[in-house]
Amino acid sequence: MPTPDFAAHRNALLAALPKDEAVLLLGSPHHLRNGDAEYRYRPDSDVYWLTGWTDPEVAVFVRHGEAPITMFVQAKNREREIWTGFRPGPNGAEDDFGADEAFEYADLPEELPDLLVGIRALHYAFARDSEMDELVMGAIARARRSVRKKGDATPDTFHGLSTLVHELRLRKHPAEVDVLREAARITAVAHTAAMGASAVGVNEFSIDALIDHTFRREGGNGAGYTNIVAGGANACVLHYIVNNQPLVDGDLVLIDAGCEYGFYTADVTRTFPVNGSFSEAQAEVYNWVIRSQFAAIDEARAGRPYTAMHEAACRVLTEALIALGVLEGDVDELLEEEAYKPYYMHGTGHWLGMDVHDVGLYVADGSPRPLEPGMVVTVEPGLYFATDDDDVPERLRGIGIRIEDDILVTADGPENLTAAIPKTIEEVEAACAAGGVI
Ligand SMILES: [Mn+2]
Repeated sequence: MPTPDFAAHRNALLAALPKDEAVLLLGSPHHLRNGDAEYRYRPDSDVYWLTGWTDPEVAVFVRHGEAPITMFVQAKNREREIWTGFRPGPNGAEDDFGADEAFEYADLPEELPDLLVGIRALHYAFARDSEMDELVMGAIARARRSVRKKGDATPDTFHGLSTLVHELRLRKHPAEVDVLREAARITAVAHTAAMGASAVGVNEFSIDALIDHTFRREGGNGAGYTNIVAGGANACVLHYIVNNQPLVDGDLVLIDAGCEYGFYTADVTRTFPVNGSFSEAQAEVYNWVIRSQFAAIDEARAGRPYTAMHEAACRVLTEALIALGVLEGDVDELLEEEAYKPYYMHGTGHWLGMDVHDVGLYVADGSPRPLEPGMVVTVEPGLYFATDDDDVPERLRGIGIRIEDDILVTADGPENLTAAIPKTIEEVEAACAAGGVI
């Protein structure tokens, strides 16, 4: 089972962390679904990335010194463990999760002021949780009082986590890429099964359920974000998640779904014919979207600005709109006017990792940042023609197509992590013809 190299993450963070700065990460709270029923707990991405810890009530403090990694974790509790399961406790945090020193979570307010002495700048997700902000500010105030006469530093500067931690998360360690590969493998099984099982009259929710079932059956945590299963013109609603309409003969169905495995998620979209064969108009639009995706993927190269992928996609999609009889004029002028916007209104991709829209800045020093090996991006162009848009030829109305893959930037060029999922018209029609059960 692929697992991130958490020790490598800790070493990278300590190597990047200036001498008199510290990082404080706090776990996600439990969320109630309704009444006293809780949602399944999902750890905070930063905490997991650094430690592998998956339980609630956790804080991680990182600074240079004899014990660089201090963890505060759920106390052992024999009674609670009968109800909710094993707790590693502070000893477990030291033995198995990389803590140099560990305390019970309840000790955080007491211990934090001492840890902050000598620290000039604190990296912390401030303004996210007001209760935690209060705890941190209180600890800083106590640290200041304690050093008034000695003159030691206490934090007078805050950095959000984007400055340091998220810059590290943006560049994936090879072990993280292996985790993403497993998420991609499971996602491929699910999309291929969905193509086989879709048929006229099948409800979107049945396909939705098949995807969830496949994600879990193959060892994933489940969907990394809410599945989109959109038949026909529902595909033109970009975040269509109600997924409750029957699939109609002659329509396409757009599925945007990615499996989360080991807290890393894939993010894939495929669009295929409900009845198994593309109509002429559908095939025409589909092949243009594929062409635009290839052009964009080809820009996922080290050294190219992040925006080059979108620009390449928009150029091909503008050519498409001219060829399809939707737009008229010169490609460059139409690009300048963003004439494609009514039919292609979203970006071409985003960072991908533990979070589906993963952390990391898109702009550095005022310009689009250059891609680097180890970054993972989605490339997801599309074309959407609303049913009631009188400006487009009638044969195109109601067609919504998006194609999305997950691309690893390597020193040798782009690597498509989700290449195993049927994509060309021939591959998709073959996967539809293969049949399947729900
Ligand atoms: Mn996406």
